[in-house]
Amino acid sequence: MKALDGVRILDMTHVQSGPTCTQLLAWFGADVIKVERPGVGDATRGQLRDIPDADSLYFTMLNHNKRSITLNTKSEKGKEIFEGLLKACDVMVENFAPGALDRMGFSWERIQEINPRLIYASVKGFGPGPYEDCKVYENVAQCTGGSASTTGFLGGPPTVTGAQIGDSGTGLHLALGIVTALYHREKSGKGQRVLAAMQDGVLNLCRVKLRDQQRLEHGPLKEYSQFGQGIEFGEATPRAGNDSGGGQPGWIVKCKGWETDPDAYVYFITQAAVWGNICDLIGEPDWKEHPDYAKPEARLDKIPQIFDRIEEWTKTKNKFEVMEACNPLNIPCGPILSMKELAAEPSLRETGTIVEVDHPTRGKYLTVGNPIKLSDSPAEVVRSPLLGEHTDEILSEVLDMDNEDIAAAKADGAVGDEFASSKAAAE
Ligand code: CAO
Repeated sequence: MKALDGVRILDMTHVQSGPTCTQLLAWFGADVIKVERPGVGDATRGQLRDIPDADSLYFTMLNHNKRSITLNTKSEKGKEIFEGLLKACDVMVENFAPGALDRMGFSWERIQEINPRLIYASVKGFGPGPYEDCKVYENVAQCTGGSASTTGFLGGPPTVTGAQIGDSGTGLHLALGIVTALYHREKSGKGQRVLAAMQDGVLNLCRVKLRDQQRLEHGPLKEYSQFGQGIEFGEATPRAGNDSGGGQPGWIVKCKGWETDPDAYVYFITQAAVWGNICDLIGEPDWKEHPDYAKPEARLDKIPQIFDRIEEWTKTKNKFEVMEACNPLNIPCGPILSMKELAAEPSLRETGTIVEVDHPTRGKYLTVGNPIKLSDSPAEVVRSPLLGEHTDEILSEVLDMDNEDIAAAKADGAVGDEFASSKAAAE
């Protein structure tokens, strides 16, 4: 039995943020029914395609362990079927542009009438306020949530990060909101509205930067390397390059081979507790007792210079040798691992964090499995559904429709027939 066995999710999500959330719930054991527009489906099925006519990696990597039904929720018959699904599900998740569900005729008030136990969960770009009606994509959220203004190098432009903190990050926030609402329903017997706004999610992940904004009112941020460089602070939390966000200074330094390998770098942290070990390792044993270096406070105005010296040492070793030398001495550090290296990492394969999946039209590909491991509810990654693959199955199993009803709904255009027709064509 999986942790969320018996929970049925009506998945109206598309692109990345919503699908991240429902994929996670599916990995925990929920039955996730993905509703897609007949003949069209989630737009990402066709985006960034690498293999002609096969669902893209963008889609397959975000929609594992789900079932797909194609349903036109704007047609009369489609709305009737949708209502049936709302009654049969515990949670409905969506990340349409603001107001799309209301325009279809399904306001929160109406949904509560249809099924008062239903949890209605949404991702939106912004919460209530001046921007609530805006459409939002990942990088917009990174910019409006405080990440871009604090990412990048001092003097350079604001920078977005490769980590999809706006989309996948908000999907994670929403998943927590949903299981919390499910837990609450155990006691209240009622569903509730769950909203995760992308701006809020990004800001939550940038919490330490709002911390620094307030600290700035009381003087310079001494742990930023900018302080050691003698550059004055402005009014807002600055871009911090590779400075650590906490109280233990860190930086990315070059390793052997950096001239030709763009990832021959290591993140090195000068944790105060192991300062003596660092001094011995880099060949500066005098710094252990020297009044300019011995105490963390004394080192703050020399952080860039200290990392220059550390780099002289790291440049004599490759990034793995640096780690091997540092680990026994308890010096925290991490090699910069490329996607190529991560894809080949055996330990990630063993834990199911990287999984090879087989797909009928695209063949084998790699994906990131469930990063959250439950001892009694391990996640098995099952390939994403083809468009409308489970339409008939869902209509008969969940809504008890017979073949005649299903054929009528197809003839009406309320549900799609793409899977049956592509299967027939293949045969
Ligand atoms: N049957 C009938 N109509 C359907 C349907 C179905 N099964 N599924 C979707 N539709 C309709 C919607 O009702 C909407 O119609 P209206 O515009 O008439 O109301 C239409 O399809 C398009 O939906 P959309 O506006 O959400 O899609 P978009 O491509 O224009 O915008 C996005 C995409 C992501 C910008 C927008 O959905 C959004 O801002 N979502 C909220 C924030 C979010 O999640 N952003 C992150 C996306 S992940 O990178």
